[in-house]
Amino acid sequence: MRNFRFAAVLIALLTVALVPGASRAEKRAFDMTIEDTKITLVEQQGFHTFAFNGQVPGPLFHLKEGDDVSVNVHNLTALPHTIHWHGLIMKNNWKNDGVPGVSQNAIEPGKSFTYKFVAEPSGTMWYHCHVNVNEHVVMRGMWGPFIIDPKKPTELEKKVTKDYILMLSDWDSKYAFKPGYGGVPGDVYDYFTINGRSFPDTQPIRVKKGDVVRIRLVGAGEFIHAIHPHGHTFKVAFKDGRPLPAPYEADTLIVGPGERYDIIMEANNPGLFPVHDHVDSHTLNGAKPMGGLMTVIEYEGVSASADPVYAWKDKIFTPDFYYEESLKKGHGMFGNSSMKGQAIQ
Ligand SMILES: [Cu+2]
Repeated sequence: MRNFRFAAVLIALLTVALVPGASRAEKRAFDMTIEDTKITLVEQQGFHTFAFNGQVPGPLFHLKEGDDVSVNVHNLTALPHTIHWHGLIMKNNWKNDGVPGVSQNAIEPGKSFTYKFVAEPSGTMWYHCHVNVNEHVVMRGMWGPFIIDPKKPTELEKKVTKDYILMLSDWDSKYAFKPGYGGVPGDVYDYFTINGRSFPDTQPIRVKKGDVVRIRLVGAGEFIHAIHPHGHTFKVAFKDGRPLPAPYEADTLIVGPGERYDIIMEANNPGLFPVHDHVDSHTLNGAKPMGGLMTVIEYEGVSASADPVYAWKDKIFTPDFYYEESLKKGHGMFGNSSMKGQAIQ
């Protein structure tokens, strides 16, 4: 009997050691609120959002494939909401898919709901409200990144030295302070953001020569965006979180609503180069040009502050903008104080 027990323990230990991933499935429990929050896209342009944990984008989830996740969501706003975990398969678990009138009743004001699911498949995923998506997602900031690290990374992604998340969205300022309205035919979208900010309030992509840069593009809004980094080509390596069998080279990529593309770029051309949306009206702030969906690749060693033509020469840099700093924090749910807005009572 004693030997039998010893053998059983040994087999259990060997199973954990030999089955890939068997020891890595961790239980992770999180709490998240939805709050009426004023955020500022750029300059004077504020917006009334229903912000996850009071910030736009919502907190970054950075998990491992196979993790057991539970998220307890508290709705502190005056309207109903749900969360859909976009890209996750919810195998034998459709009740956690987050769609009102299909898989659950919406979470009413003042109420809570706990989502339980396994983090799979791996890749660049995202989450968003699924109630009045046309308003809540498109112009109330109800979205955030959900990154699942794979058990078996591809050869190409193993080479990445810097990892960035860029969530793209569109806003119609005429509804900025009319919560419960907007997202209807005839809307005119006049503000466009990367991670909730319009140029010049976006953040630069800082690299050094030799970096292998992964940019995770997420179409979180209403429109398509034609993303073009100057001075570089890139490999389109993942579509909707899934590795492409044959990554292809390009210099412009169209990202549609809901889509994710991970592009991988070699930093091999030192200088200052814009990254912008080639849908030209998406680089306006209202009627003002040189705004919207734009950032700049800045190389280490290129003296941006000494360049008299550079619009960002006095830029205060926030590396934790769901850029490489954010993804180096390990696994869990991470807020970002620079994305927090002001509470609206
Ligand atoms: Cu979705």
